[in-house]
Amino acid sequence: MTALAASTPQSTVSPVSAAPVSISPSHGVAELVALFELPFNDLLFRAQEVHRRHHDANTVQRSTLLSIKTGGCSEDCGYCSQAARHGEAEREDLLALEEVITNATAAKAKGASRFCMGAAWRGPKEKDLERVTEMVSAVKALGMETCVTLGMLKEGQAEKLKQAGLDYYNHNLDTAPEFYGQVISTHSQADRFDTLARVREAGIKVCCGGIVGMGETRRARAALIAELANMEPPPESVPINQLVPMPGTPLENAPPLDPFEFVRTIAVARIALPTSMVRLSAGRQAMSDELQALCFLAGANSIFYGDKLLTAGNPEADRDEALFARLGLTIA
Ligand code: SAM
Ligand code: DTB
Ligand code: SF4
Repeated sequence: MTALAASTPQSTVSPVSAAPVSISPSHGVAELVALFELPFNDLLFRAQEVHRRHHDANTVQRSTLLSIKTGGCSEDCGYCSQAARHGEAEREDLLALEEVITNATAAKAKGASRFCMGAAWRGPKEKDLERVTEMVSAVKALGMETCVTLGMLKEGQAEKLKQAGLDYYNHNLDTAPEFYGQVISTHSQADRFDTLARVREAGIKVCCGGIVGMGETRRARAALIAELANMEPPPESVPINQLVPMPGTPLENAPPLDPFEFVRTIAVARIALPTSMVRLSAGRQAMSDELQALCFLAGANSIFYGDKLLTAGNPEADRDEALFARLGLTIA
């Protein structure tokens, strides 16, 4: 027996979590709220247990984002700088194929394994979709995984994307059903489920998550995670965005979320979605290295990598490299 073990009698160590929280296959909001309410250390321990059962605890997957069509969107999402009515993001037409290839090549050289292209549309028109399918094929040919987020899809569009070589489609539920109407009025969550079903049926992997820090309650955060966890099958990738308050948007003055509550949200997502990749998404630029480390401890195993998200900033690649080195994290 080592000296340390001898001086730490087992009898004084309390069992890991005495809290009576059980996780059933179908997640009720109340049981996820109960997880949120656990003592912080118990919640993080549980999340680590689940994380280690299903994933390598020290690897993080990296996706790089590119806005291929910026601003001028017809929708009214309260958080978004790209809504025409919020008018802040500088408008840009659909990028040229060459520009996309240049950006994807650079992202690959920097270590990103997936390239995610976002367009500020309610949904793509047929002629736009054709150009996006060319982009998808070109990025795929570079040897990267491909992801797009183009808004709502009509019948047949997901199949065209699949044929072009699309691996993932990102379409977020964004927030709990009870809060959704306070953030977005131009399309419903049911519309979003329709698109997600089309993506699934076409055999494309689903990237679906939401945003926290918009003034929603803890119960709403739990309800969002319950919705995601009860999707059949659950999304392969779950981005948890912290609101980046964008000037000119209705949510620009939303009160900031307690950082520990954000970590709790990641931990509950990890427990409820054990096999999914949980992505620590928007909001990292405002986070300390220590807070990000807690998010990785809570089960986040994927990030957006590169100095820009769509219109908002993201940590410089060098800062991420340094953080990964300090934490002994490797790239998936
Ligand atoms: N127009 C498409 C759509 O709405 O699905 C794709 C682009 S949209 C910008 C993708 C997602 O980014 C949104 O669903 C939202 O979850 C997230 N997002 C947008 N603005 C954000 C912000 N200011 N802070 C955090 N997340 C944001
Ligand atoms: C997701 O969930 N987050 C990304 C990606 N999917 C497309 C977008 C974050 C956007 C942050 C605000 C901006 O850059 O305008
Ligand atoms: Fe448009 Fe997407 Fe922004 Fe909503 S989140 S305003 S749909 S770009």
